[in-house]
Amino acid sequence: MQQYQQLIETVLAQGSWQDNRTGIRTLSVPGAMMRFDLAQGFPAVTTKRLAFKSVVGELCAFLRASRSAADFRALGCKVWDQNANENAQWLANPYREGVDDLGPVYGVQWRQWPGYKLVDAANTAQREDAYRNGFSEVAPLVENGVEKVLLYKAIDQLRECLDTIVDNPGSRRILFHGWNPAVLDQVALPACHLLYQFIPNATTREISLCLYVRSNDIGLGTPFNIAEGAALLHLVGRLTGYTPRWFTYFIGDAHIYENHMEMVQEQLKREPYDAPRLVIADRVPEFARTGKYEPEWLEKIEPSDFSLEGYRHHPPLTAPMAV
Ligand code: THF
Repeated sequence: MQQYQQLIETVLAQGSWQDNRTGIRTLSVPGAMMRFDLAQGFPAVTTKRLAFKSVVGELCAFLRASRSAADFRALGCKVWDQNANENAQWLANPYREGVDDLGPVYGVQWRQWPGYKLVDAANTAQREDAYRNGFSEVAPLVENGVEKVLLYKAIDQLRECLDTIVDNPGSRRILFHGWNPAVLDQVALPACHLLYQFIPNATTREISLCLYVRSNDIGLGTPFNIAEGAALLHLVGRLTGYTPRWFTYFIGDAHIYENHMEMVQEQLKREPYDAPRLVIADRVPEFARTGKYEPEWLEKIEPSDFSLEGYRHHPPLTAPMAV
């Protein structure tokens, strides 16, 4: 994972100090990119210990559309507790549904994006098409004197991606989005990693992922989010019968918090080790092998379905998370 060290070096060399919502300043660079070849190994940071169990716990909670920090904890991931229960603005938010609630974050948008259509009540062709696509009528209403119906569907973006990978791998529209402008005022934290585009290649049977992260905490979040994106690509590859290949990771605001400087400087002194391998349990079906495509596995995935083989790393380092 030399690329992680290079990212740290770039921010130290080119960054500018910035104030932000947390009150802890960051050294920031606008725009950064890393590209990992998963055929060469799993991109786990080796210059400190990666909390891998916590990473795959978070991924499983996202796959299950969880919105409570308690669900993340139950899957082995404690990193959402502070955002759920210690941010004064969120505690005062009328949409917060009690202790541990995060609002409709990540997985809720991935699996249950709230989709609405407003159509003329008289337009039966449109109404029937919407029903065929799984929308149902939630309310009649009148707009400018015209009778309309409001239709609703929870859109499972991730499942639609899997379906398209299997049915139409040449598509350049296989993506899901975590940034729902309609709910930004209802969440503990608007999505940081927010646009996931899968690019399968039916000739090589390889699948790649481009991930856009609007804002990334290089000390804590980046190693965590890289591992999570790579694990998701491995999982999607398994379920659809593709081999994971390129994982390109784009960052909007790439920053190092001022109280993380020692942690990142220490990592520049360390020589990275060879990348480990990610193993997904055999029980998770591979489309190519079983001939049966089973997207419903998304909900059944357990943290124990992921393991790292040959993970050698330097001693753990940690620092406080800015809330
Ligand atoms: N807020 C901030 N300030 N930084 C972030 O990276 C971040 N996230 C998520 C939401 N808010 C954020 C939470 N994800 C750790 C890892 C991921 C996080 C938050 C914190 C962390 O502290 N990691 C420690 C220990 C982890 C453990 O033992 O479970 C580490 O050393 O890696 C970015 O997604």
